Amino acid sequence: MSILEELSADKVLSLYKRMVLLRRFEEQVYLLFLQGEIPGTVHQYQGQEAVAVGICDHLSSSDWITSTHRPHGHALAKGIRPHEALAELYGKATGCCGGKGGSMHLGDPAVGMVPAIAIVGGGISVVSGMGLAFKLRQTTQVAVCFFGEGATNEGAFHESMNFAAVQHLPIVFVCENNKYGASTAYNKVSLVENVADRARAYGMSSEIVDGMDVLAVHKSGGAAIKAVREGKGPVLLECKTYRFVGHSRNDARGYRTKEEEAYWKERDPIVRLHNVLITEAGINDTMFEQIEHAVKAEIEEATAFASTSPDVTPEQALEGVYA
Ligand SMILES: Cc1ncc(C[n+]2csc(CCOP(=O)(O)OP(=O)(O)O)c2C)c(N)n1
Repeated sequence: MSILEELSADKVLSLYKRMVLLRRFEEQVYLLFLQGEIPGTVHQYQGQEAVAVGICDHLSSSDWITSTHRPHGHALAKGIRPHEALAELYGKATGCCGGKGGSMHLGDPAVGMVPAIAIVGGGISVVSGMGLAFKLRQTTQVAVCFFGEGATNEGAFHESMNFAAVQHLPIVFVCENNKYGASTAYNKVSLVENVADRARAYGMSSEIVDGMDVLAVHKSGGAAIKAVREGKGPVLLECKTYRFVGHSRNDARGYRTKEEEAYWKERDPIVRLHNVLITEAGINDTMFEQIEHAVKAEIEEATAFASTSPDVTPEQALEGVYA
């Protein structure tokens, strides 16, 4: 069946463009990080774009997401501009968190993203409270929790899954299973091969999704979010994906083979959709070039904005501090 029987060409193109934005953003961040422009460290999202883009397309700014130490893709997909995201990475006052959070804490209540929590499993605890608030207020809001498979052996995961299921909370748990928690392979720390199987222990429905295929994520994500919004209780989606880069800086990736990396590189979600758009939607090279140009211009603008923005002042550093 043609993809255009399910989605309009404009919709598929917009998913493609957003994935390209996430990828080019990360490439620019990598460059700026190597140039010493960005302090601290960065955990990058190249390879996983289909997950954030496919899920967030179904959310409005009144729906909320939680994120992790690897939040750049989630932030852009949820609607934070590259400008405020990059300024945050620079530690500038114009950043989405006023420059106080940096790479691992991107977020903005205005678009429905809790500043990301870098403690592994942190967002999983927060999301159950968020879901409970939505339920008690009787809204139709949905909370989406993005987390890595590395978080699933933490107590917070099991407590939150059970609580969400028992309370019938409006939550979609989106596990981005990229096979490794830093350098530790998932099959070394769990005898249960699929995270999705763990949902059954809590009476929660779940599904395994090809996380390298934005159309598959979009379809399963759409169905899950709709069901959750209709009050049918929480869902867990396990998106099988792969990060094309190291865990963070100074990662030579010695824990995985070149063959394995090549296998996943062949499934690059952007290349895959690019090919589908050519064969099924008749998109030509000129149209792809226009997308690349537009994204490049946006990233250049964002870089100029971030690099020339004012630093956080000592006075601002004390603003918003709880006392
Ligand atoms: C509670 C806790 N333990 C350890 C760390 C250090 N740490 C940061 S990221 C990470 C690996 C997380 O793997 P996963 O959850 O699969 O996410 P991924 O990095 O693959 O996106 C670890 C161990 C942490 N931030 N928090």
